[in-house]
Amino acid sequence: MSNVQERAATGHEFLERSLEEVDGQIAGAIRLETERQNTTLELIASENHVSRAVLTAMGSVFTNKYAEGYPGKRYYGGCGPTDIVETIAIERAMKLFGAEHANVQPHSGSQANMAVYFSVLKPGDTIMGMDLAHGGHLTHGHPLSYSGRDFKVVAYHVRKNDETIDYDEMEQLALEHKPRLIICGASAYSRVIDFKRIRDIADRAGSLMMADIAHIAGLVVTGNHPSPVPYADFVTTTTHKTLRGPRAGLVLCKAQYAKDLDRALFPGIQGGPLVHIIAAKAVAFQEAATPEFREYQGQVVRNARALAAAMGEAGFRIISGGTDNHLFMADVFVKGTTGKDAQNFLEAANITVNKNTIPFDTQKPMVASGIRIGTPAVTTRGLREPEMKSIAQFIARVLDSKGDGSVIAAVRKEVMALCARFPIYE
Ligand code: DSN
Repeated sequence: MSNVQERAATGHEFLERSLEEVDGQIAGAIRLETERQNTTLELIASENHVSRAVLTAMGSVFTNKYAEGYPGKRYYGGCGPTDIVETIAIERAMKLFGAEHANVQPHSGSQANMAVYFSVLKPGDTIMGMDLAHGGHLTHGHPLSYSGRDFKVVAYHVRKNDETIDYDEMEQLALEHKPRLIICGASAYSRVIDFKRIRDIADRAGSLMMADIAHIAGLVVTGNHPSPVPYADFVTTTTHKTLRGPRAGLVLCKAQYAKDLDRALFPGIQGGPLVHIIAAKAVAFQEAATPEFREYQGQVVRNARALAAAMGEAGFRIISGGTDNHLFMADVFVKGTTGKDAQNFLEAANITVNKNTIPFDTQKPMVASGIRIGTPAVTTRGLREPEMKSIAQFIARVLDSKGDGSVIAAVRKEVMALCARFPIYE
């Protein structure tokens, strides 16, 4: 037997084969997705287009490595390069956010939040979070999430008159229920969150404070939104939204909670870390510390404001009257279309949004009266205020026609022409 044949018998022949050779179906689906992203206006507020550098780190040989434990304290041999990666990621995260401690191992935002809960809460403790229907998040105490099953949940809301967080209600509920943890942060809220006020409320109620900044992390590190780090005991985030890194999570905390937090994450809820993803987080933190990233985040906000204003002029009701961040919700039901239909009509025209309930919605969540629109992804590909006006007109034409086939076809053509002027991945 030749050396080549012997090695082939061990499975070695797979090592150097291209994806096309090994699996044409998955290679085909990746081509389709690349094409979809290139020819679509991506307005889902929680999505973005990462850099080649981040993609390369994610696709690196670190996916082969087991590294349970933390730098310098691993349960496996061969962790030298892994320790370099994780240490750099931790140091960059602490510097970027100005935090006393960072854990870069959470696989997701949900697990980042779970690690915080498991480090300071016991089953049955009371937590307080923003109602999902008013813009909060599943993991902030929704009954269908672990966070709503294991803990007693008190929810705060936005005010009916201006659709902004009702801090008076938050304070009154906090003083009444004395939650062990007050959670702030949102997935569908377009206004500045007053972290200082929430800290004051937490102090008066004897509560700990956690800020989940998954949506606004990129704005926070560039000064486009106030930072919760000086105020919150814990700050959690995903790394793939405005932060424009790999799909994953991160926890920051005060030094006094570091040990318990690290233990709650590993071995508490996770096993081996995804070292290739941690490498990509380190790359994203490096990118986020640049002047170009600061300029990008500023443009994200300017674009969101321009798009919200143009949608308002086109007759949609903008929840809370506008936006301070990267997203806004538009009430499409005022024009007689449900959020569900709007999402589908727009998808047919190569514009991706998600249906979203609006505060005090009369429709079920799977139908909804609104759509959520965000500008991180379209800003990454280089679009600015003039293009935001065009996008508002595209959306208005499609929705005003109630999904008429010929209108969708005409808009789709214009969307694709716009996308072709702003290419992303080759
Ligand atoms: N699914 C995310 C979002 O779209 O906001 C939150 O988990």
